[in-house]
Amino acid sequence: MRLLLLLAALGLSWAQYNPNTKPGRTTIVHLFEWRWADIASECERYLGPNGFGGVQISPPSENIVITNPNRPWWERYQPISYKICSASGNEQAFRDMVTRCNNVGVHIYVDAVINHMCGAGGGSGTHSSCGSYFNTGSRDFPAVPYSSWDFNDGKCKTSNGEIHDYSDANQVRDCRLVSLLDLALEKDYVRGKIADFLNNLISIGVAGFRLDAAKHMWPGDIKAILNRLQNLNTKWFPAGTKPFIFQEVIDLGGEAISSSEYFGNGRVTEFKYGAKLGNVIRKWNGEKMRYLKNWGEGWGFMPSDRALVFVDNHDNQRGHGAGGASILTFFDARLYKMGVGFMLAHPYGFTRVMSSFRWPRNFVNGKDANDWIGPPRNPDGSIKPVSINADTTCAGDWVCEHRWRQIKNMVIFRNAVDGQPFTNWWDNGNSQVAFGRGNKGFIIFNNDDWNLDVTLKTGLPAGTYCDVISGQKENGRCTGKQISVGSDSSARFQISNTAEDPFVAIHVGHKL
Ligand code: AAO
Repeated sequence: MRLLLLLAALGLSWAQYNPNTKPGRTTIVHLFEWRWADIASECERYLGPNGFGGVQISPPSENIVITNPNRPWWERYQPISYKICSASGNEQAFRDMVTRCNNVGVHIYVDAVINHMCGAGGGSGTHSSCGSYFNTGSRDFPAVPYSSWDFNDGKCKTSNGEIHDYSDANQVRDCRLVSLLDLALEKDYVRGKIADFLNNLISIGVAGFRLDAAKHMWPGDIKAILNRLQNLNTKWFPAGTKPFIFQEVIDLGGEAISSSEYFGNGRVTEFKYGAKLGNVIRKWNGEKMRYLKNWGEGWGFMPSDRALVFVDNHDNQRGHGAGGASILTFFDARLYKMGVGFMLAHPYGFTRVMSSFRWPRNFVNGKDANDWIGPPRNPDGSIKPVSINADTTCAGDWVCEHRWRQIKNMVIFRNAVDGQPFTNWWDNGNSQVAFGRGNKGFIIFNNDDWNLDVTLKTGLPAGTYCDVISGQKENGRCTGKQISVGSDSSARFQISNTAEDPFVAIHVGHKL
């Protein structure tokens, strides 16, 4: 009882800031545009066994079907109704996924699009993923139902109803984001429809929500909706557990709206994280890895316990949202692995790993003309299944960064060092850096243009450790580099600047 009270006082166990992952699981993966059936299999065959805590899924709600361009990925950010019915699967497939993932300790986080419905120019008809009728001219979405009363048309003060100026908070929240019909979230009726949608997902067994376009909603309106949500399904979660909430707010500074306005509702996406880390790893603007010594709040980021962090997301990997050339993606695989490795080793924030599909980039005047291209599809428009190669990578155009050995092993590293302090920082005054996590793990990077050869105090118990970047421990031996830690916890590291992966990570879980 005393423990329960303590947990409640600390707001740990039941609060919307807690990711609700199983103990010892510290990271979620965004399986962008995957089918529910494939996610269910992935939970069982890969994510559960490798210690992933959960999956952020693409929006499950019924969306508009766009054929010009042909089936862009972003059609799923244009809801037509709250039926669970999309290219990823129907409600039955969704329920099966949630059940099977939860049963292996991997939770599901829903990308909830509740700020708006489809674009104003969507037309009328049944060109939607489940065939529901709608008419954007009359603002009619009978499958919810919403009608013209339920949108912000009267409230927005700009000439054409669009957001023009991000320095005006009223515009950002009351006008249309890229013409998307903006719901009147101050209305009790609209709040009720959204709460019903989210509660249905909660009763099926999801663990939380990414709130899409949260910046475009008033924090108080979000709060009013969250107040109507039920606790998580007790089949998989302790009684009284609230859904995990993370809000998509892009705050790089210099605009009217700041992330902190949303802390009362839950966590917030920290977009500075990937933008700055990209600059450092690319060594742009004179950045060096040694500056990462005070990474986190020391860089002007939000408090760690409010932050959801990531190296790239589905928007900025292709120049949408707070896209910027500095963002690291799978296209720059060598640097990307270092960035993700750094993120997963560092204690700041709750971490999300990206898992993408490949598309042919086509830069025209600095912008990718192919930024709309959707996931691998069959000729009839259905999403292609994800199939797995013998070497555990994914086939076809599914990139599956989460299955890259270096990234998968760093997810396991983060679980192994959970709760340990940031210790034993070392740098060479440039871009060779190292740090430990108490007496559980240690990581070292060589991002300089010369070799590294140094003996450092790691904080780890004496013994022989397998580097989990060049290999791992398998059948009692190391498949990659081996590192000997002496009785004084020191170890010698040698990393060539031309190594395939110029970093080394060791932890107590992969000790011989
Ligand atoms: C599509 C078409 C549109 C069409 C519309 C309706 O592309 O031409 O009008 O359909 O028919 C996604 C796609 C959109 C797509 C939409 C609907 O990205 O292209 O529109 O689905 O299908 C803003 C929002 C942020 C949003 C981001 C994309 O604040 O919430 O734009 N992200 C989410 C999702 C995203 C989705 C939606 C929301 C909509 O993750 O996938 O859109 O559901 C500034 C502001 C940011 C703002 C950006 C972009 O950022 O701060 O808040 O993001 O501008 O407008 C530097 C600055 C940075 C600045 C940035 C601008 O980095 O530091 O602050 O430059 O480039």
